[in-house]
Amino acid sequence: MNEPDLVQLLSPTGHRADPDAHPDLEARVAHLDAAALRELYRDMVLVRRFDTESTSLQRQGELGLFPQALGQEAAQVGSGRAMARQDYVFPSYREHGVAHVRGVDMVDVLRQFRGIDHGGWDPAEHNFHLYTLVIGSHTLHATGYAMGVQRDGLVGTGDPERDTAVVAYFGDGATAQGDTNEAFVFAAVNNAPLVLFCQNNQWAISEPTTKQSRVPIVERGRGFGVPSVRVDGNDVLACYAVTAEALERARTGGGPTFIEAYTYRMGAHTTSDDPTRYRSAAEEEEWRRRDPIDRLRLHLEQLGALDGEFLAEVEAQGEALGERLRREVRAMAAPSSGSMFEHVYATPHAGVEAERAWFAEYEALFVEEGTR
Ligand SMILES: Cc1ncc(C[n+]2csc(CCOP(=O)(O)OP(=O)(O)O)c2C)c(N)n1
Repeated sequence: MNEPDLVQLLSPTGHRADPDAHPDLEARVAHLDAAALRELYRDMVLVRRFDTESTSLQRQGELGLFPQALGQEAAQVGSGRAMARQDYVFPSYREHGVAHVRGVDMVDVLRQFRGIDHGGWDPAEHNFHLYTLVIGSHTLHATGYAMGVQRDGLVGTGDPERDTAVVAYFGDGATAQGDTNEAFVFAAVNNAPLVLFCQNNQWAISEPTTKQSRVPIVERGRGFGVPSVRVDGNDVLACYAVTAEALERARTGGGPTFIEAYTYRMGAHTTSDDPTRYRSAAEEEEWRRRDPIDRLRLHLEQLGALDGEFLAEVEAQGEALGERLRREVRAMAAPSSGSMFEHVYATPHAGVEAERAWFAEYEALFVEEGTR
């Protein structure tokens, strides 16, 4: 297999690429000064802390399951920070870094994994849809939503506060799903304002990418006539730049873009998985050397932009997040059984109300006399 070019603006040793290699993309990150880079670093460190704490909470029996984003922080934070407030995101189930930059309270992300909620946040508040566990299905929802945005006249108006793009996040495994392929077809022919953002983390549970496709994943987009780019997913600057470019194309009426962010799932698929059963320690070690957070840290050090005060502040913020997650997750109450009738329709619905009344009556049969 001929490996396609990988867009990289920051090398694994933290060095900036030749400025003439990708001038258009360089222009998209030119405004990111040392202070802005430090904020990207803060985001990534906090997301990793969230990951570690959540994994521990699962091990302590406080969560049913947890899928780590470990190793994918640059892909998520870089792409997420390139978006505008009005852009709308359809995540899969591992996009904790995107949730964080969209302003979702990280405690709320754990409601679903504690099994007390189907979501945990109001999508309309953050323009960040609920997590989707049915692989690839949300790529179609995103395509339909993007077509709606287009028909609502929110594309190509020239107003940066108004023009809107939609982003769908999915994995390498999802590119083999029928739904995802249909999404490509519809997005392409309808010129939908959509960014199809694939995090190729090399594994779909125990299936390596090599068993999922005979061509590099990025080629799949080209087959649908969708401009496609493969970016180093462990390079937060490159992820920011290619996403910014794709978002602008979408918002200005240029249609969809496919981004393959080439990265690595450093952790297990979920807390129910044991990756030592199917991949080598050598492979894991090789990718550990390309750790996305280390890379930005090295770069900041080279710029002389990392001081002890800042690092201590980020550390303290991480501690506080960890403490709050542990406390608030343990305090999460199970929902009342009647709450399953909420949010079924946007407006009151007679059928749902009848079911709600019936269920209340039925449940009452189990309440002992005198305890009501
Ligand atoms: C339609 C469907 N088929 C199968 C599964 C079981 N399943 C859960 S995760 C997963 C692998 C997904 O891999 P990928 O798309 O690469 O995403 P990643 O988990 O690596 O982020 C599978 C097959 C599912 N959730 N939904």
